[in-house]
Amino acid sequence: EESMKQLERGIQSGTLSFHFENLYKRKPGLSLSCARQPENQEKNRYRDVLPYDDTRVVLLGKEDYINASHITVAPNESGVCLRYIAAQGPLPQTCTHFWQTVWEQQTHTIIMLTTLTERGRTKCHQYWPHPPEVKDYGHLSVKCHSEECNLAYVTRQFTLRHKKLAEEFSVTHLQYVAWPDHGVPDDPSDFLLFISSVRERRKATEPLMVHCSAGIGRTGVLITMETALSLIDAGRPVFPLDIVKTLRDQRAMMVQTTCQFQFVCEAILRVYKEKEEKSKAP
Ligand code: PTR
Ligand code: PTR
Repeated sequence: EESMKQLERGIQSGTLSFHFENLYKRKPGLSLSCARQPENQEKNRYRDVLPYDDTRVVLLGKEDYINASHITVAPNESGVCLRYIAAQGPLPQTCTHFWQTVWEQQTHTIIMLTTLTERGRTKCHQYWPHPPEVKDYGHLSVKCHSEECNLAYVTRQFTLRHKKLAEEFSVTHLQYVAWPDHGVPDDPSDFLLFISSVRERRKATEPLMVHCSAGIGRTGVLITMETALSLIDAGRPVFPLDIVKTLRDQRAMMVQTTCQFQFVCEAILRVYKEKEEKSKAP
């Protein structure tokens, strides 16, 4: 396969990383003015990580701002899209907005790629109750039914209920815990297994909610990887740089470090090779 060879050469020679480092972090010409409004500043976890106006998630109602972006990629010729909402880790004052987003965008799966604290610093507020508690977030209440851990991730089941409408739906929470910020997952096999469980759960039409602390580094890696796997499944070539550029056109700084980029490229190559070996097997 030509694109596999190209990927392998690009990794070995360092040209892929070189081009990654030269890729723009933010698409020129896109504004961030809503995120910069004085009343919205305390809703941003990091001053330098903001959603574009064009792709930001707009909440219903007067206070419509959350630090989250709509991301769409089309890895399939039939025009089937993968949709995501890439978000920062909620702050104490934005948990209500986070659940409002889950409700309004009807996302049944939340992928969390951070722990609550790392090296003594807060990375994300705990925006859910412990099982079997119920907690209110504005008009919504969240009940946590269960919490199950395996080595690399925790699975939680929630019921989200709109108190005024008396409607509810269930939400699955998958928290990957073996991945520090600015770094790469401790184990690529664990990470690939995690992504396959994400892909099994994914419903074709609804967006996946994905967040880490800033919602760019680890979130960008996960979305790049899932997109690549879908391309490989569809028998289409994978160009990781193109994927990252497509993501950065929708949320700035997606995939943060060169190490993270290399990690994804190597993981993609590994999947390619495994697929090739399987097809050779008698
Ligand atoms: N850049 C942040 C800001 O502008 O608000 C400040 C900041 C810097 C916050 C680094 C967190 C940072 O990461 P760590 O917690 O790993 O030092
Ligand atoms: N200003 C912070 C920094 O550059 O350290 C913002 C930041 C924090 C950026 C965490 C990325 C971070 O990683 P992630 O998106 O994976 O949570």
